[in-house]
Amino acid sequence: MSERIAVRTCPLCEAGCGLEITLTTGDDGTEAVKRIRGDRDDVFSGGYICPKGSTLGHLHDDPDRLRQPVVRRDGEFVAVSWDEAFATIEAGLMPLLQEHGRDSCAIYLGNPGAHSLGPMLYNRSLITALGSRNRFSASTVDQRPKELSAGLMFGSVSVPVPDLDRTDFLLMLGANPHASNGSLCTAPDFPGRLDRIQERGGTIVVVDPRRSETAERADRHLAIRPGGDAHLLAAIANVLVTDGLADVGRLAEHTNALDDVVDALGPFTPERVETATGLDADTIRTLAHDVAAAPTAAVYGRIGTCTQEFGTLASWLVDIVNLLSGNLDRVGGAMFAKGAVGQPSTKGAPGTGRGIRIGRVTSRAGGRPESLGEFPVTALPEEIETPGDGQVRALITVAGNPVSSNPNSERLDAALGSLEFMVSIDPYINETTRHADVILPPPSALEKSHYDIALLNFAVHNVANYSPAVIDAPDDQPEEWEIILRLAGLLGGGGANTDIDAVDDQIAAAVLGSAVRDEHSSIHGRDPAELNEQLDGRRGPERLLDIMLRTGPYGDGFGTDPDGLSLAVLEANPHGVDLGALEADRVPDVLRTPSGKIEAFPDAMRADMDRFTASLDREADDMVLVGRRHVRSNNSWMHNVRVLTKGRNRCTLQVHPDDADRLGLRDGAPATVQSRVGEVSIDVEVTDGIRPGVVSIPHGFGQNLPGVQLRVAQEYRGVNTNVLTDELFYDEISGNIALNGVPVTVSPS
Ligand SMILES: Nc1nc2c(c(=O)[nH]1)N[C@H]1C(S)=C(S)[C@@H](COP(=O)(O)OP(=O)(O)OC[C@H]3O[C@@H](n4cnc5c(=O)[nH]c(N)nc54)[C@H](O)[C@@H]3O)O[C@H]1N2
Ligand SMILES: Nc1nc2c(c(=O)[nH]1)N[C@H]1C(S)=C(S)[C@@H](COP(=O)(O)OP(=O)(O)OC[C@H]3O[C@@H](n4cnc5c(=O)[nH]c(N)nc54)[C@H](O)[C@@H]3O)O[C@H]1N2
Ligand code: SF4
Ligand SMILES: [Mo]
Repeated sequence: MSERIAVRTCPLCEAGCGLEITLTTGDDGTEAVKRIRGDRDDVFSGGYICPKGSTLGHLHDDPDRLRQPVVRRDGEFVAVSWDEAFATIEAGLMPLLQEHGRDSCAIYLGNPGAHSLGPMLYNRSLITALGSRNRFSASTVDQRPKELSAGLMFGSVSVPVPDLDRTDFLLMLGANPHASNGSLCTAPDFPGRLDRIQERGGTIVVVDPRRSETAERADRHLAIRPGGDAHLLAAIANVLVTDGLADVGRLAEHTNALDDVVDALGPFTPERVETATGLDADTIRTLAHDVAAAPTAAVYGRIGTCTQEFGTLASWLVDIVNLLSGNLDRVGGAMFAKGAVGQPSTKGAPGTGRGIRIGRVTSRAGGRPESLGEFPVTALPEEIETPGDGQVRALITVAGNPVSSNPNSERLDAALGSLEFMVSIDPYINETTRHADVILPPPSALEKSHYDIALLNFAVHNVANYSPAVIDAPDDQPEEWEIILRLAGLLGGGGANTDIDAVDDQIAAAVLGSAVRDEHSSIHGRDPAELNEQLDGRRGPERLLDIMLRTGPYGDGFGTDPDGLSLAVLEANPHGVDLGALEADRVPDVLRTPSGKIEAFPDAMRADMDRFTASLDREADDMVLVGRRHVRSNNSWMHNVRVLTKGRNRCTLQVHPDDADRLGLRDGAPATVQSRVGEVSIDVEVTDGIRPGVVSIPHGFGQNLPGVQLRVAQEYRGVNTNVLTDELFYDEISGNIALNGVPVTVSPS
């Protein structure tokens, strides 16, 4: 038996911690994971790890993880060869597309795809080959409001992140990094970074209807009424202006229409938002003064502020407060990361661009607006159910579990059951994929290479980290990008056995070609053949990544800057490359708006002001539902790891003692929770850590459905909270679902 150590970035959440993995080789030559701990030499995470990070070996060894494609025959899944799986897809899907057109097949892209090179780099080819307008993703049950507010204000989806390591004052709304480890703010050891703010004398204020683990440790906790964040932020902005505390500084000349914003927020005084926020005016006024008085401050809002009725306005107002308080784009404030792969804000002409547009088309059945090339997930069930031209009859899912994660699960579940054909690229037979006709399993995380193409663009420190695969996959296991491209080839009419390498060559040539044509690129006008030579015969994601790194903001420009980055440099630095602290004064260069200015008051926000103002006087519902996360679970798909799920039941209904008394609920006894769309029975957890009038259920549980093959997860007593969430309750601008603030009734079961 021999041992070796490999290092790899953890792909499970946005923190991207470096892992040190000890592997042993058995007598038969197969390798097994002996131990996983934090990589102390990682330039970003410095050894931090959470309980999930050490379970990559468990996921790899999970007997329920598919090692072979499966095909549904007479209601049962049978394992088949890859050739047979693709032949089955060709026979089942292509005639349908021929008869009913491309729009008859929808595609849904899920969260783990954002943490995986194959989907990140090749899903686009799949979407293009499919040619359907019916595109969906987990982004509209998540961060679409923030993507749009940043896109409309700054011209591309470059979301300012709080400068955690240098700020003096952090105002955090709707985020619980002690459980989630952070989101749209890539920061391994987020909890430690928060501790250090306090250690250096700074202040943390948490706004959350629950006294979350993060709120518990904060200097101040404001238990807001769910959905009141936009109102609170509007009032803070209002006070900054009214009390003469606003100081936009250098950004004034780079900003359009800020005066209009100030006018529009006139009615939102602290007194006027008391009902909507459930907070008293003095508290709000004090908070505004504290933000202004802090040497530096950063406002950060996350999922609690996105998945709610005023998600886009709340996301926008986060940056309006950053702007008005002089904290946008400066050290210690909210800053723009500069990722090594070259995000849109570092491509093309600096300081100006096409911006983003929303609502160019609407969905067929429900007239829901498109954004960033997708319809909101709320449109998916109705597109399947509504007969007529363009009805969705088939579905492709890649790394998604919408039956668990999307609103009104029971409706969606039934809709998926009615499909004529469904294909999933997924390692498990779960709530969603049990409806598939064919499931194509990707390699395990340990069998895949890794680079956080997307998430490092939201990092609180500029770094680049590449990891090769840790363990060789079995010979017949295709890489995830190969699965995606083979499916794309099939959809494009190339049959079940497309020459993937030829398609991949074309994709790489197109990426290289567009950089060569771009007059702002470091390889403008170069000879593609000569550049190709330098790619050392790489293929797949590695070749694309190498091109992106070399033409990115720190790149070697294919030889122009010998000290610059390339994939070879990252390979030589397995613990990552430190590219320095976030830079201030990125505006105006970072902007990609047509005007070349920060658009403080985008049209979409203006158009939503009446709805916003009208909500000021709305009385609170008797009882509303919000979500929560736990550090030992990861959305819907890691409950099959026993070391994570063991211990006490975490899928409970948190209820305030006053509500429990009023409603006759007892700690540990079951309660029935009902919404417009559904009903669940769940164990009560009485706690004063939640605002009266609010109950909380975590999402991602409830694997106990017929046909699911997740033996450990199915033992768990959880329920799916999305049986209660309502597809008709959403943020108007983005169409993003409102998962928080859902009206419910609660009674003893
Ligand atoms: N009520 C409520 N609902 C929520 C949320 C909430 O806070 N409250 N949160 C929302 C958020 S933020 C998100 S991001 C969504 C997530 O929503 P989804 O992305 O739809 O679902 P996940 O639970 O992440 O499930 C991921 C799927 O990917 C599969 N998978 C895992 N690893 C891989 C891989 O490497 N490759 C492939 N191809 N597949 C893989 C898993 O088996 C699983 O089927 O849920 C949303 N739903
Ligand atoms: N352990 C673990 N880590 C994860 C995940 C996971 O499932 N488990 N999922 C990953 C994903 S996909 C994402 S998107 C991120 C999300 O990361 P975070 O945004 O940090 O998400 P949560 O931990 O759910 O914290 C959201 C908080 O918002 C509060 N909240 C609810 N409604 C409102 C409201 O109306 N206003 C305000 N101000 N607060 C409200 C909730 O009580 C909760 O404490 O986490 C990622 N990391
Ligand atoms: S916080 Fe945990 S799950 Fe997230 S990247 Fe780090 S080790 Fe992985
Ligand atoms: Mo998410």
